[in-house]
Amino acid sequence: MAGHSAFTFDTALLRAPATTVSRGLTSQAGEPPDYDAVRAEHRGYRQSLQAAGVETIVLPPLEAFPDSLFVEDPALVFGGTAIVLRPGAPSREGEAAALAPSLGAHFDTVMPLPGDGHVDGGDVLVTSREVLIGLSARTDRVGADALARCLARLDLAARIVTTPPGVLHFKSDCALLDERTVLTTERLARSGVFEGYDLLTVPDDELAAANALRINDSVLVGATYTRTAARLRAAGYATVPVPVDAIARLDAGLSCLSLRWRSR
Ligand code: CIR
Repeated sequence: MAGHSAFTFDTALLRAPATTVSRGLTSQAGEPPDYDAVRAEHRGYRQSLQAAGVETIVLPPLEAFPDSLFVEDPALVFGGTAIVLRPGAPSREGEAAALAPSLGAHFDTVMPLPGDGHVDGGDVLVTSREVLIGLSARTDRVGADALARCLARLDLAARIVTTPPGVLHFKSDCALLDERTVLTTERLARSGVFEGYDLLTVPDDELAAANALRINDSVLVGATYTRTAARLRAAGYATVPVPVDAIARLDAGLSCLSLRWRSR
């Protein structure tokens, strides 16, 4: 992917949380987050993107889809192209059709994922050299193969890998930090998928910190993950703490809340 910087962005698309957000999918016991808390975190996240140099577009809420603020999952975007995916959770599948018209306003080409397989964007890590597609409970082999073929048509190399058992999305456990470095959990690092990359790991008591987000010169990190932030700073990265306690209760982190691209 020569000339393509996988973390330089000037635009991000977000979707405002619906008042139904507390009915979003979660693997966690306990009270779901309330709408006001999620809305406040969403605003903070948007401000962090803006401070990192990104213009934000916020789509209206979709009350029928409690998880629709996690706009990363129903699509994948590059330069002039958007690929409309097919999310693997039945309650989220309709988010793709709802998002497609908005993508048409910003991308020259909007292509649907062919076939009937499933892919969540949270399972797709774009690095400077390849696109990693993690098989998971949401992303199946048929979908991953179809996406790899779409990417080949765009001259992008794809590699299909495995998400550790019990982990929602491949990117729940990793984030790109720079052209050659990935932030990851020990369990994902141990699987060997990042051979050839430099790795920085999160402490085992901050696993959710691995869903960080490099944007331009900043690395956004969940505000409670102070030890991960310290490791990142010691390695020379400029970290920005972003409160995510409420959205973390819906199994989400920082990449999930936006689609990012470079328009110029
Ligand atoms: C879900 O289970 O689909 C949502 N509650 C969380 C989605 C998080 N998205 C992401 O990691 N890309």
